[in-house]
Amino acid sequence: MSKKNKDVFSTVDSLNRRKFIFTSGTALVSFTLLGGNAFSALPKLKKKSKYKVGFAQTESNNPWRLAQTKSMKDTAAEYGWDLVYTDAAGSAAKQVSDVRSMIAQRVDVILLAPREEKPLAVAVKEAKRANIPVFLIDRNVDQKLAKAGEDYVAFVGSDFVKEGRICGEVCAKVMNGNAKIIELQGTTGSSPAIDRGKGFAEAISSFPNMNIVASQSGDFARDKGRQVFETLYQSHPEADLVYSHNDEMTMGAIAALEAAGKVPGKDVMLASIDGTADAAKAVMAGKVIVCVECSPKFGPKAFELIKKLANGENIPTNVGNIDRVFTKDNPKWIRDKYGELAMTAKDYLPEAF
Ligand code: GYE
Repeated sequence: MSKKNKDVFSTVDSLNRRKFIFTSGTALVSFTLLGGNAFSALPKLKKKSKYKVGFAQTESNNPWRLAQTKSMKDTAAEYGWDLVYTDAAGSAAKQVSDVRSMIAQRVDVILLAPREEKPLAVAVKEAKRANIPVFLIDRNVDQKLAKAGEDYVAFVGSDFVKEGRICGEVCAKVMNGNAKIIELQGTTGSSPAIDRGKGFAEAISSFPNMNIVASQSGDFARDKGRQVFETLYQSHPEADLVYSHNDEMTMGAIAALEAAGKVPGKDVMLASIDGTADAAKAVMAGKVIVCVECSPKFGPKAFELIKKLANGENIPTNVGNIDRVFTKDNPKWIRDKYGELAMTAKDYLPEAF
C-alpha cells in the first residue's frame, strides 16, 4: 500500500473500516453469485435437436455485410434452427442493446460481429453472466476488456494484421519500395481497422521511401470512402498509391480518381481487402493491383462450432480463416511468396460476392 493510501486508511475510524470490509465482502459474494467472477467457466450449451441462435449484425450498407447475413440465414434454414437476427445500423450502442434483447429472449447462443472493439466487450460480458455462450464472428473485442476462452468461446475470422501485411508487401514490391500513400482506414475502433493498419505499417517499415502521406477513416463505406479520398487527394496530389482497408472504400476512391480525370492502376495504384465482385473486376481491369480475401461466408463454420460446443468438444479460442491473394495475372514472385494462396481475380470471380 502506498504511503498516501496508508494515510487515508488511518484516518478512517474503526467503525467505518468494519463497514467498508462488510460492504466489499457482500459485493464480492453477490458478484460471484451473479456469475461475474472473471474466472468462472464459460457457459455450456445443452444438446438439443434445434437451437435458437442470435446473430447480431453491425450494419447492412455493403455487399460484404449482406453476404455475411445471407450466409447465416441460409445455414440456419439448412439446419432448421431459429435465427434471431438484429441489425445495429452502424451503431455500437444499438448493437449492445440488440445483444441485451437477445439475452432477454433467452436465445441459446449468440453470434456477434462486434462493430467496435471496446463498447461491445460489455455486451459479451453480460451474455456470459446470463449464461449464454458467445462466438465473435469476423471482428474481435479488446482483449483487455473481454477475453476469448474466458468471456466468450472463440473469435472466428481472419488474421487482419496478416491481410494488411500482405497488402504492404505486394505494394512495396510493385512500387519498387517508393510510394506516397493515402490510407483509407475502416471504422475507427474496429478490430479490422486497427489490425489492417498495423500489418501494413509493419510491412512497409523496412522501406524508407514507402511513406503514408495521409490516413483517415472512410468507415468501410463506399461513399464515405469516396468523399474522404477526394479531400485527401486534393491536399496530396503527389499520392501514387492508395491502401484501402476494404473494397467498398476502394471503389469509392476509384470513382473519385476517375472523376478527377486520373487513371486508377496507372496514375495511382490501389491495394484492397475483402474480395467483392466489384473489386475482383477492378483487379482484372488493372485498376487494383492486389486484393486480399476476407470471406464473409461464416454460416457453415459458425453453426458447426455451435454443434461442437454442444458436444463438449474442445474449441480453439481463435478459429482462423485462410485468406487468398488475388492479382491480375499472379506474377511468379507472388506465387513463390504466397504459394497456394495466390490466384487470379478471374479464377476467383465465380465465387465472389
Ligand atoms: O472487411 C468490411 C466490413 O469486419 C472483416 O467489415 C469485416 C470488415 C470487412 O464492413 O468490408
